[in-house]
Amino acid sequence: MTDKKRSQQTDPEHRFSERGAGGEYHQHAEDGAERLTTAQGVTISDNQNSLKPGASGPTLLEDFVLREKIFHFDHERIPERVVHARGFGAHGTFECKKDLSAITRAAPFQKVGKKTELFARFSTVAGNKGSFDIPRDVRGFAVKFYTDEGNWDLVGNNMPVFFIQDAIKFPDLIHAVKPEPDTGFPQAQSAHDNFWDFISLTPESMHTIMWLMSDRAIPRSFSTMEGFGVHTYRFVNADGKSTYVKFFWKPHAGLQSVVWNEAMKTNGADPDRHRRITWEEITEGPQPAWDLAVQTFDQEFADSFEFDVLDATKIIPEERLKPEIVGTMTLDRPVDNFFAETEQVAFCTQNVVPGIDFTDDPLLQGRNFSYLDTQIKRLGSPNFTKIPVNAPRGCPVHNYQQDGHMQTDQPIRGRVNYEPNGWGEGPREHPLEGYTSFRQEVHGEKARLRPESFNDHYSQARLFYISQTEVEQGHLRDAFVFELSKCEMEAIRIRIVSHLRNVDEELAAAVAERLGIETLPKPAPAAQPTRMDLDASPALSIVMNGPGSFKGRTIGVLASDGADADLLRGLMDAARAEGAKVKFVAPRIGGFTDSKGEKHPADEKVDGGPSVLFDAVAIVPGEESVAALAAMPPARDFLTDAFVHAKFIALAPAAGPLVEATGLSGKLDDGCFDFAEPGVAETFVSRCAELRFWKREG
Ligand code: HDD
Repeated sequence: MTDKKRSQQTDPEHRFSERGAGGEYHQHAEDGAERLTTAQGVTISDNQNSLKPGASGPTLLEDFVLREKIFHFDHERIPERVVHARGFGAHGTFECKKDLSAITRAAPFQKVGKKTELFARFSTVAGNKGSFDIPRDVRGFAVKFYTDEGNWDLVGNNMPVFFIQDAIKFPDLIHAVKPEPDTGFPQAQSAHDNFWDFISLTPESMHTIMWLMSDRAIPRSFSTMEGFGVHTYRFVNADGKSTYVKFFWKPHAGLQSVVWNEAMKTNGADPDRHRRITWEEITEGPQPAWDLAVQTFDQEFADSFEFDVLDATKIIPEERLKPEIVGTMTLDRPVDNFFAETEQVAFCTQNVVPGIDFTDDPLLQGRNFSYLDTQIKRLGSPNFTKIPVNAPRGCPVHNYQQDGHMQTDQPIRGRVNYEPNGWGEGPREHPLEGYTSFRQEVHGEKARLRPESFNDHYSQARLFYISQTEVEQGHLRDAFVFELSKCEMEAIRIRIVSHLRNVDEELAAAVAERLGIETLPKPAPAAQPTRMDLDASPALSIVMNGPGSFKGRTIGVLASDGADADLLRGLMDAARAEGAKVKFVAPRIGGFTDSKGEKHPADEKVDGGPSVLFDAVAIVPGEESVAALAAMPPARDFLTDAFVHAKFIALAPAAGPLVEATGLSGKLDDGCFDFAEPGVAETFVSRCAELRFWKREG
């Protein structure tokens, strides 16, 4: 657990300021307290009042304390990231679990047990910095390893494929998904005409679109989503031999997502949902952890595989080539300062270390330009590499790069700022230990071409679809219907359905029917007309890859005065035994008093703590107070939403009037537990390991 402490107590009688004899207000510094100073180090005597001639006179230009303070404030903002603006970062450690020295020189993999410090940042793609955490969107999953041989950035997503095959299309993709340029909306939404217009004209996006319409796009938390390096990279060993590699992050907490209606409500109730959960997980545990797994293969495998391994719209199914676990990442320390670290961290796909190299994937090649370029725009100077979160930690940095905006150190002392030099001073290159690119023969006619082997846009889209459980297929269909229903142009809806016919006829028909398209359009003309029918890959389903435990999850208990103390105790004990948490939601934030007279402070007042914020719920009101509770709309929503979102529900006998008020009497199913005695809590909590009672969705 981290020793990170936030200020938790404040003196209730603290007086903010006192009026002095001359009419000025002062907050007295206690002896030994840190002095407030200007940026020039001058101690400030009054931080509440500007300098004036007389109490009501105009403020004097002379007031350098005021001017400096406001000047700095005026310049606090830097451009937000053009994509992935909304993110959340944390520090962590990578521990090597498998010695990979035979296939790569990369420092983190040279010895079992070797630890490498890292910084991870998760993000949404389309929304701006102030948007919310659970839009339907891809999530960024970027990790900076501070290795002994330099920084290695693995800049991935929570989906293993991408919308486009060539980086030249990226600005169009992003323009299309971002708010439309004339209206400036919608914010953080793909559900609008421009996005779907572009997609409908970009068949290569079909595989990733299936992922985007699936529950992968609405994860429960960062800790319950997978990460993927997406591209095929190269491992290179000490002899210069290359092995292809694809990277996977497998969450220890298992895969879990929310449902769409829940996501929309969560964004209102707690726009910071994912960052809040991550903060709590790091500071209170269980700390978020992922295994790093790799698919490694040679040219022979690449040549025999049905798809091009350099095409970022394709996966190599895990059942075909099993990812092998090579290490574990644990996030163990929140940032000290959001701006300094999370905002200023600068990931670049070009940051590789000896032992890791690129392939000719045209998406990756373009990315290698874009990231360095964008950091200079964002951070304002090539010296962004000196910002502590970006600076290498595991190794020294010596070179002749000098000057520039915001140069904060003096790397060059004395006369030597070039190389080679005859002064016998300064760093020199090292042909053996230095980074060498994999030696590869390259030839071909210069032209703007795409390989024929990139042509199949539907086989893997179908693979993804047939690998989902029925429940997940239903969510995916509904997502298409939701998104396309927000498109005003019927032609766009029709074009998408014509693509879906190439993926799955039933899906296409179901979407068309729900959109009110009466005649199915012809299937979209395909660049490669024959679609392969591949075997389903269970690894692609979230529901089939849950944690098998309720550890790290939270039960929201709606309680009121007189709540049965034994039931509450039973629930808290059962949750603790499982490694789960209990949070109380009550009519007042001051809390409630149970049947044995014990006072429990509430974590949330009922209208601020809807059930979307919890993984499962229990309703434990007091007999005397339940009528008042049942009269509160947010209390009724608490139960109805939990039911609609297929959550497990424990209902104390006193909850009857609330159940009745919601109209759920007679509809309760096996996912609802009659919480009549404390022992039921154990059964309830162990059943919660299934996470949702999907049968309720029919
Ligand atoms: Fe990108 C940010 C992931 C394609 C250009 N990208 C960015 C971030 C992630 C990804 C996780 C946020 C990093 C952070 O937390 O600071 N991007 C991907 C993945 C891609 C991908 C997995 C496909 C496999 N990206 C991609 C292309 C281009 C970019 C094809 C441009 C040609 N991406 C950028 C960028 C960003 C960025 C404009 C914006 C902010 C930043 O780089 O630091 O350079």
